Order: sequence, then C-alpha cells, then structure tokens
Amino acid sequence: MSGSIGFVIPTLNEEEAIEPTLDTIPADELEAHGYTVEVLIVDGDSDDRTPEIARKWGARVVTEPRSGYGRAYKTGFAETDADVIVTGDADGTYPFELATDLVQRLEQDDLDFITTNRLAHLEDGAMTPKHRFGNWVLSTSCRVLFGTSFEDSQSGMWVFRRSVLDRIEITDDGMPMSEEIKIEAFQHPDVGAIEVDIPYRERIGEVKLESWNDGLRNLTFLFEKRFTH
Ligand SMILES: Nc1nc2c(ncn2[C@@H]2O[C@H](COP(=O)(O)OP(=O)(O)OP(=O)(O)O)[C@@H](O)[C@H]2O)c(=O)[nH]1
Ligand SMILES: [Mg+2]
Repeated sequence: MSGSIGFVIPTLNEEEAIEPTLDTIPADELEAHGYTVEVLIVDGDSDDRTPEIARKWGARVVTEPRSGYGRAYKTGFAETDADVIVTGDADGTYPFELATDLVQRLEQDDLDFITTNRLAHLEDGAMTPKHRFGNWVLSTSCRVLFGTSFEDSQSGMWVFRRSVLDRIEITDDGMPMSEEIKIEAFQHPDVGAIEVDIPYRERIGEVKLESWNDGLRNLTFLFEKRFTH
C-alpha cells in the first residue's frame, strides 16, 4: 500500500506532554507499510517551549495565533496535502500507536472517516465522573437531534481521507468542532463513517478544558446546528 499520512495535532502550552505524545506516533511502522508520514503541529502561539520541542523532534510547526481548537484544525487541514489525516491531542491521552491499524482499517473496509470511542477502555484518571456525564449528555443529544450512532461525541482522535473535507462543512472554531465534524461525516450519504473503540489515558500537564463553559457551548452548538442551519 502507499499514500501519505498526515498527523495534525493542535498545541497550546503542552511543553510537558508534546514529546511523549510525538514519541507514540508509529512513523517507522507506517513507512514500513509503504506510506509517507508527515507530522504537523498547529501551535496556538504557546508561551512555553512547545514549538521548540516539536521542531527538535522533527515535526513541522505552523503557528495559528487565532485561538480555538476548531480554528487550529481548520488551519492544519488547509496546510496538509496528505491523503489520510490522523488527529489527536498533544497531551498523551490518545493512542497514536494504533494509527497503523486504523489507517489499514480505513483502506481495507473502504471507509472515509473513523472516529474513536474512548469510553470503551478508560484508564484510571483519564476522565472525571463529571466529564463522563457531560459526554453522555452531549452524545445522547447528538443521537436524538441528528440520529447519529457514535457513543463518544467529544473524542478528538479521527482518521479520515482528506477528500472528506470537500464534502462536509466545518463552521465552529472552538471545542464544538469535534462533534460537528462527526455529525457532518456520519450524516453525509457519500461518506462511509464508523466509530472504533480505543483506550484513553490520563492527561500529562495541566487540564485546559473549562468543563461547564465548554460543555454548555457544545450543547448550545448542537441545538443551533439542528434548528437554525
Ligand atoms: N492551537 C491551539 N491548540 C489548542 C487550543 N486549545 C486547545 N488546544 C490543543 O488542543 C488539544 C485539545 O485540548 P485539551 O486541552 O486537551 O482539551 P480536552 O482534551 O477537551 O481537555 P483536557 O485534556 O481534559 O484538558 C490539546 O492538544 C491542546 O493543547 C487553541 O486555542 N489553539
Ligand atoms: Mg485533551
């Protein structure tokens, strides 16, 4: 098999976690399978050593000073021309080491978009009960409002063909972009989308999520998308 794989990873002050995260990317394994690999960091103008550490590791770093998780991904997607994009946080939580299996699954099953379900194998300390409850509310809301079948609406690890981006619309610049990309992919008649179980680990470094604010913003986004778009 051949093709290019682009890891797109947003960072904001992740100097403690960035190197251990990058070290889990199975670049050699993917290359042994015939793929070329690019690692792209979209840095939100961190005021710590995150970009410097990422560059030293060998990643390409672009700076996106406009704030927001969704904004960072939009910029990263526009910067890469990889055939398949793999995403995830720079905080040590997601199993990038499974990327080869996921890319092969995408190709063998002729899929376009894979999202991941962290709730299946949560490791100790990975998610507080409050976050699990919030996630359940949001995933259930997605199911009721959009008829989507995924369990984990907030997972940030996706493996998808770049061509999907020509068929879906991403509008949100913040955290709701995570549920938006899944709803768009799962609802599109010409996008083959599934959810796959993954383990999810405890975060390295400071928690950034503002639980109540981000949770409420995510919920409001779902209702607005359903009833005003
Ligand atoms: N470029 C950029 N990256 C961001 C921004 N906000 C968050 N990130 C990064 O996006 C990823 C997801 O953010 P997290 O803080 O891990 O959000 P979360 O996973 O919902 O919450 P916790 O891991 O529990 O803190 C991380 O790699 C962050 O460093 C931003 O405004 N700009
Ligand atoms: Mg995270």
